[in-house]
Amino acid sequence: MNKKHKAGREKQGSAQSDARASKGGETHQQATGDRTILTTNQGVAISDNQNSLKAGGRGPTLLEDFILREKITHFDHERIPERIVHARGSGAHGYFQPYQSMKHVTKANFLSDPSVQTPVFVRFSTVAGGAGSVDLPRDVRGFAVKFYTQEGNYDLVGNNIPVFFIQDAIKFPDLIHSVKMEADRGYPQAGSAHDTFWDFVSLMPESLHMIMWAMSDRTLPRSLRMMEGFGVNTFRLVNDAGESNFVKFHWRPILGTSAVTWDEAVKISGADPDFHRRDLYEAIEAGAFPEFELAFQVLDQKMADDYRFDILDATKLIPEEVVPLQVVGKMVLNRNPDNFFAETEQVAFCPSHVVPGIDFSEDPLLQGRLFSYLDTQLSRLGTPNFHQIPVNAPKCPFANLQRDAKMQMMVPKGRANYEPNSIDPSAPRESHSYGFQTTPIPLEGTKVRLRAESFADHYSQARMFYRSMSLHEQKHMQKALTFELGKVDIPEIRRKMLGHLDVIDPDLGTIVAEELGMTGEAIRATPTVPHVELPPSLALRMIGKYPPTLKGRKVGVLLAPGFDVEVMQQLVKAIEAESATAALIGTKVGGVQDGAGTKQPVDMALNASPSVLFDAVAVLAGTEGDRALTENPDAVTFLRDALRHLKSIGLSGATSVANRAEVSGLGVTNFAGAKDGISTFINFARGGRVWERDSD
Ligand code: HDE
Repeated sequence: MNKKHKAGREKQGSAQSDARASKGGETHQQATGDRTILTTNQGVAISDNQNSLKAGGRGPTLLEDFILREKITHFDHERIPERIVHARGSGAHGYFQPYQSMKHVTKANFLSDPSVQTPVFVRFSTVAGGAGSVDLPRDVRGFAVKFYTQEGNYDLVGNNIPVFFIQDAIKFPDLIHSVKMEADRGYPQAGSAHDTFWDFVSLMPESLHMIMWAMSDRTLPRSLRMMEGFGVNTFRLVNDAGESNFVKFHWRPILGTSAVTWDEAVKISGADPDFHRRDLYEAIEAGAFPEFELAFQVLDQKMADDYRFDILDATKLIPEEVVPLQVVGKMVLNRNPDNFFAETEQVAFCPSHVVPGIDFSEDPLLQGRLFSYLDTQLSRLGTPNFHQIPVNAPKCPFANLQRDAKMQMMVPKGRANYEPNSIDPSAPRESHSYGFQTTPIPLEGTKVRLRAESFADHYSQARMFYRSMSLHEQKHMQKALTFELGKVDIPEIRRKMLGHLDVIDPDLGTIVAEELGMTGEAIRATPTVPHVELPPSLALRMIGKYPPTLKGRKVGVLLAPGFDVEVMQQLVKAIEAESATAALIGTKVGGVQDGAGTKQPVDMALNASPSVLFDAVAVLAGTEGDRALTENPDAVTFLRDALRHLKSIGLSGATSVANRAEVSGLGVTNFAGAKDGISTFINFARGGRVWERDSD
């Protein structure tokens, strides 16, 4: 027995003992042909990746084992600081293409030529939770887009809500401290339903408009593909002639908006904590590329001056009915990241990344953001060279005389690392014609710490938002407020909040007080300026705003033994004709026997697929299968929940289980009984929810 074989006998679980390093002058690449050999970070081929170096098979590990130490050291440092906000995110690559030239308002090249596709990277996120938190807390969603334009990177770092909690950047650390897990106890994770958040809100009436949005269905999106996005802060657009206008940025999902209910959100968080991340990934893998249209609200100085609210106040929006949206182009997300960490985690967005043609406003929240993002990347990514990481690097040429610093990946040549210089005529120089020009805005004023009086009305738009909602949406908001305030321990905080709600809308205040059992206990809030009555804006609603569609949604089809395979095939065909997905569910993941005794494959098992994961459901069963389902609590809950959540329900041979679950009424379609049963079922499913069934 030669030496190599002896060593092999001592190894535990070595699967690759034939992976040789180099032999007789061959490099390790040559030695292995097309097989990739495992090496250290120094390129040294590794002969054994299963066993550390020991003094004898059972002896202590030797410090000399540079392979073990390199591997463990690298592992020990795998995590980087997570984002202080928006830690939980999901990313995607894609492109943006304008429908028409916007040259009249902006000289930004990527908005000027309808034939140009600009690559983008998008990161959607929640705000409050850590990187490992669930996808469906009640929370604002981040909607950040990096455009790799030919004139440099432009980051549109927005949210799925058009306003913000605070007006001045100096309050941001306080806001975030209050909403994140409490300082002493370390909970709750990713939830705003706790004392410190509502304490802050009750003392900061400027947050009330955003609170109305946060308590609405907007904070429980059905999918990241079904959310609107907003730039929130007011920016400027500048054209070739140097004319500047104000702009509000909007993203509109082609699939329309959809939300889940609170009860669904709670259950989904248990059944699939990665609900949104999985949904985005799977849609892109399936070629159902998420699409969003970019739209502008453009205001000139006069319109801005005439507007009732200050356009520099990020707690206010401009209704579409006042300044209509101009649709500018479309973004298509068509590629999943290859590596989560390298791309989604390391991507670094900064609102200060603008290109010629886009400029800032004096919004004091935006001004603070312009500082914060660059600063946070330094601590998160550890070096000012974060722009060299592939996901952050511009795709156009870039050159300057910044040098060195940690993790420098470039090897600049020559002596000239300063400007002006005469020794290198090819060294980069400034360009007055191509360079970014700040819009010359006359400024004057006294240096003061002050909030402008034009920012003082905190109630009018909060009221407008609530009053613009449909009755269903208003009910959801009442329930959300009751739930959140119900989780607040200190009665004083609840009482203060009731006072604010009374000002926003006395009916809302009364209902929430009743639901909390605190009628008459509100502490009166006294606004500093009287609010004004604003006309409702129907564009703020989610329900009814977009045409009904099943496109991009998922229908859960539960199959029980003896089911009619023809009905299943027709149903799946009908679902797919809507560009929706059918998920086949079996009581066992190994498959289900159809009526002819053939075992049909399924996608998932019932115990892991509650109906909250689907937009509509159907149950197909033979007589035996139907009886078995009545004894299966998962099946009964599947139907009961679908009924409670107002979903379209289809039934084929599943009468007993439907009876057990007490499932009947509008939107419950028996495929056998009804003529065109499947198309009736699909029709209801297109509507999202059967609101008429909402007995509440
Ligand atoms: Fe952010 N925000 N923010 N924010 N924000 C960050 O930057 C900050 C605000 C938003 O997917 C941080 O890279 C301040 C409004 C998104 O990587 C940090 C203020 C809006 C993301 C930061 C705000 C946003 C962030 C943390 C008040 C909607 C995630 C990690 C002045 C327009 C981007 C990071 C991603 C991330 C600061 C307010 C959106 C700390 C100081 C308003 C979508 O720099």
